Amino acid sequence: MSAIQQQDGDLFELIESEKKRQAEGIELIPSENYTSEAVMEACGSILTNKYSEGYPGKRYYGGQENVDKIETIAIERAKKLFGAEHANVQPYSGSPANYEIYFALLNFGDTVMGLKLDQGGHITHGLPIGFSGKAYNFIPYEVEKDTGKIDMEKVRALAIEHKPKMIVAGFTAYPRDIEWRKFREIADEVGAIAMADISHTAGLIAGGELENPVPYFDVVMTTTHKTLRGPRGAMIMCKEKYAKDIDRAVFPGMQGGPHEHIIAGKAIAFGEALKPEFKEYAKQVRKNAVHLAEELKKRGFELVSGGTDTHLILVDLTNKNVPGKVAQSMLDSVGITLNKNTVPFDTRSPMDPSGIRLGTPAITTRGMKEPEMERVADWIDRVISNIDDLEMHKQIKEEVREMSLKFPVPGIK
Ligand code: DSN
Repeated sequence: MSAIQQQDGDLFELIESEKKRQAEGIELIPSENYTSEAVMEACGSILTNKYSEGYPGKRYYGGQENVDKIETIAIERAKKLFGAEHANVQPYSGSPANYEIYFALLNFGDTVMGLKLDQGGHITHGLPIGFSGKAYNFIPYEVEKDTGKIDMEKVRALAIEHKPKMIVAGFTAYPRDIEWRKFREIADEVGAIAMADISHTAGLIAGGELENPVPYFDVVMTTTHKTLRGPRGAMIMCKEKYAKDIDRAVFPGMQGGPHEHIIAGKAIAFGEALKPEFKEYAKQVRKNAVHLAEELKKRGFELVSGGTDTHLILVDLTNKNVPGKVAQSMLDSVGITLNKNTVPFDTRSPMDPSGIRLGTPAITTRGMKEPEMERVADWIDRVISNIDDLEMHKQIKEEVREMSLKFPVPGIK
């Protein structure tokens, strides 16, 4: 019996039930993935017991001889993976990491540009009721209504008009590759700091599938648990000239003790991402996404921007007469997990939007390839085209379960 089973039956049952859900279902949330067993082992290890405020060699507590080495390995691997001058691996997650960057490099009230939130930007990129929107003057840029893509000339014009201190590029619901170099040029033209949030695509960048902004952006944030396939957390990479400010903003500016068990998990995940197999993984994530997008289009689904260059697909369900919320819930009921999402220029509300967002990082980790993408597209189509046919949904749930069980989830026996 596991220690949890012996000690806490309620929690044991819930974790077992979640294991079953993960094993028997298709995970299409594009920001989710499965870490390796080694990463999970590190995250569940005795490192959770240790306090280590400060940085390797400069801590405020004793007993750091192992933790210092672990954090240093994580930092060195992160730098190697992305070609970074400096890396801070302590951020607890993406949102605090973005706030730490703003805190380090901006003054309150400064002007910042970021993608409009209901068009693919993140809540930390200027949500009016959030910290970033209240503390800074965010000016949103947009995607084009007809193409769903960003027009970089319009970004340039907006930057010239508003003279931001920072331009944030990198998004949570944008299926296309990002023109990093153009963002850099625009930032240079107006004297802004170029910041990239590569949380979604970090694994594809590390795997060589998408262009890497780290060598020429001032500061780059990524979460570690999405396409990068590490533990839940984040890191900040920056030019050496910003290193001190970033480190000070992370600790003691916004965080206390770093989570060294998670940092050990990050180190292991970065080590995995440095291996040749990770390149194959990143390539297949994209191939699967492109194939799934094509299969959905064949079945009459309208995709924002017409397709994908990444791991992520944004579907506008308006022509199917099924709101995103209903689609999410009915697909959930057959074991296919994705999330409702606004589409650019949505006429519905964020809680009840017109679209769904899906992606291939998790199912690719399980080894699914093009033939499985066709089955996934087919199930999505059958559920959405027969939204009230519960008998059909029951049958699909069984088919989803049967296929899923052929592709084990790491760590689930
Ligand atoms: N919550 C993440 C996502 O799902 O894209 C962004 O932080």
